[in-house]
Amino acid sequence: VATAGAPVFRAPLGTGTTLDLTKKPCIDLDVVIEDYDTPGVTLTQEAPAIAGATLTPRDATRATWKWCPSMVQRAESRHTLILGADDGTTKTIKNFLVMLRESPGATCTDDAREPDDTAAQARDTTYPTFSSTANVVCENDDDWYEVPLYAGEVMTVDLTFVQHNASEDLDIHLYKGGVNLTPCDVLQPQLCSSNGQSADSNERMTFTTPAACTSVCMYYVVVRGFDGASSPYDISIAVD
Ligand SMILES: [Ca+2]
Ligand SMILES: [Ca+2]
Ligand SMILES: [Ca+2]
Repeated sequence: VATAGAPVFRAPLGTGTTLDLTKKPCIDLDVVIEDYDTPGVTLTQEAPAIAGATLTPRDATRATWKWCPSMVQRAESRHTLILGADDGTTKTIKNFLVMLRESPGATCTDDAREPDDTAAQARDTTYPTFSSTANVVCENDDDWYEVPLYAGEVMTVDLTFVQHNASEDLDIHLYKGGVNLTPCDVLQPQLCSSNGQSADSNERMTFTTPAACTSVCMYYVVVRGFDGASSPYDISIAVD
């Protein structure tokens, strides 16, 4: 709960934005602070700071945050900007995600297991371990895997792939009964979890089956490209 008179962020609003690198190489973000009762507020980029980014004050309550991602930084598809506004009494923190968008690579050739785009089309998996190589997710074409699980079982899903930039960002999603238990997309990037939805190469998700599944529940592991990303991948699913 903000104390009375604490600095408030008027911009940026929301949880994040997308820098479309196919259109421009840099992002300029307006930062606007409101503070009723303090003449001077100190604006800072908090640790872990995004390397190379600058925060330039324009007046007492406004600044411009500018960042031109380096090639190394572009290997990671989502970056968290942490801004601080300190009026000497209270420091308000604002987390803001910057998602990168890259042009898709060469024409995507899908794997031979299509279609596997829904629960009804999901590929069968083997117990206690399943693995499959030379799979591909093409743009907006999920790959679904059906995994029956019993109460207390722990499933570990590993995706292996090399992510050179944001156009190759694959994530793991878990569905049950038509519901995405682990939503993560451009509209809700703040929901992306480090449990299978990271911003760089490879993914691992672990999941413990709830007690309600004493007589089996059907889960679906879904491999999905973030923001239309595509990439080859290997997958393994282990149940303990
Ligand atoms: Ca596929
Ligand atoms: Ca598919
Ligand atoms: Ca990812």
